[in-house]
Parts: sequence; structure tokens; C-alpha cells
Amino acid sequence: MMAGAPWLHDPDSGFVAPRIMGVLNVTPDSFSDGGRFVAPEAALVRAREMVAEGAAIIDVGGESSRPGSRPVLPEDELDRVIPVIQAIATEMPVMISVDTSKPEVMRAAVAAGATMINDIRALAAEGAVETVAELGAAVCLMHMQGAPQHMQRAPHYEDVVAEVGVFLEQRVAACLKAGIPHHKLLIDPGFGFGKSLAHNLALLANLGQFVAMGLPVLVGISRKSMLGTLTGRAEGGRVAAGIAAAMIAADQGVHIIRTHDVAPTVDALKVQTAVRGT
Ligand code: 7PJ
Repeated sequence: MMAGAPWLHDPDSGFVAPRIMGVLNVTPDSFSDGGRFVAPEAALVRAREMVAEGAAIIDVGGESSRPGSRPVLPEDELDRVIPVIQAIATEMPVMISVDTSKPEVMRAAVAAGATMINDIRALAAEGAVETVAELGAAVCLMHMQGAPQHMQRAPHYEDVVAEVGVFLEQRVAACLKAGIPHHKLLIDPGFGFGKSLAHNLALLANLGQFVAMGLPVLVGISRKSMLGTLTGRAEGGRVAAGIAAAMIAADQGVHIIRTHDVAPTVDALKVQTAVRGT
């Protein structure tokens, strides 16, 4: 098991190549793996593959948050993610993150071996901030406008980059106030979560502003519908577009790329790292 923080800035070189977070969906309706990884054994096969391909973090998620998706019961989420987290923690030298908004799932996941909480609701649930403070876990705070069921109906901002920045600053402040240390926090503008194509592109072009907030920045763009709109391709055909987006993000200094497509993203980042001279 590895509990370190692979996104930490390297004081010697001043640059650390972005780390890869591999997506492991354990939802029956998962849009990106067709629900193939519901059984713990199948999920483990994919986790092993992603670790071998170079993922530094595996993000285990049991709640589908695709646009229009419905809430999941805590029991179902626990049944899906806990056996998988336990097995990965026992077997693989990789950091484990749990994609959840529910305090009870956070607790069980950390007990099973997760060291990071990835919350698309930025710890908005009752008791979530206190739970993370108590658990001592790292946490990624993501921006979302609205809720998954309705978020893509009519996303609206006057200035998306500024508004997302203010939201993240407020959530960071709430976490610090509750006793979560600064070095355990990460931020994410939340591509596709209550955002039009224009909003997503504005965020992608201005990731440097989030990096300037002084916390590790995580971005997840792989296979998302913005790439479908730009290329006209279905989910499985968006790998090249996802790599391009990852490179645009990496060039602005983001720390973690969350992706379904670990191997090609690792290759692309090797080229970037070589050019940067680290
Ligand atoms: C994200 C996420 C993201 C973070 C999902 C998908 C939809 N967590 N969970 N950032 N997206 N932090 O994977 O396409 O962008 S679920």
C-alpha cells in the first residue's frame, strides 16, 4: 500500500510531471466501461492493468454521476466499492481514492485502505467535512453547478473561471476551518458538471489560474461529452481528443490527470516531461 501524496511539488526541480489517476467505475450503468466492472474480480483485473500502465492513483467509484443519473443508496455504494478497495489495498502498491459524497462510504473506504476522498460535491453533504478531518484523508474538492440529474439543462455563469475559483476558495476555507490540513487538499474545476462546451473550453484554457491558487489541481476530461461535441465521436472513440485535452492541461501545470485511458495518457505525458527536462 502507498499512502504518499504523489502530486506534491518537487522543490528541487520545481516541476513534477502530472500523475495519472485511473478511473475504476464499479457501477452497473457506468457509461465508460459498459458496466463490465461490477464484480470485484473484474474490477481487480482492470485495476491491475492500470497500475501496470503507470497509474499512481486508482479512483474507485460506485455512484454514477453522468448527466441525468439518479441517486444511489448508501448500502449499494458500499457493496460496490468496499470489496474492490480492500482487494486493491491488499494487492497493489498504489494510492486509492474513493469517488463518493457520503460520509459513511468515506469512513468504510478509508478503513478498507483508501487514503483519498474524491468528492464531486466538494464535501457538501451533512458531516462530510468533519468526517474527512477526522479520517485524516486527502480530499479532492470538485466544482459542480446543480446536481447530476439536472446539471446539463441550463448551465449559466457570468464568468465561469472566476465563479469556479471563488467556489473552490470557499470550500478550501471551510475545510481548513474544520481542521483538514492544507497539504491534504486538492481542487478540480469539474469538467462537464453543469457546464456548456463554451464553459468547459474557458476552464481548459485557463487552468493556470487554478494552479496559481497554490493547491494541487486535478482534471478529468477523458471520454466526456465535450470531446464528443468537438469530434462527433462516441465515448470509445474519444481517446485522442482526451489526450489532447490532457496535454493542454499538463502544459498549464496541473498535477493529476484523471483518465479512463491510462496507457496512452502516460505515453503522451512522457513526451511532455522529456521536453520539460525532468
Ligand atoms: C470527475 C470525477 C472529474 C473528479 C467524474 C466521468 C464522470 N471526479 N468523477 N473530477 N468526473 N474529481 O468520469 O466522466 O472530472 S465521473
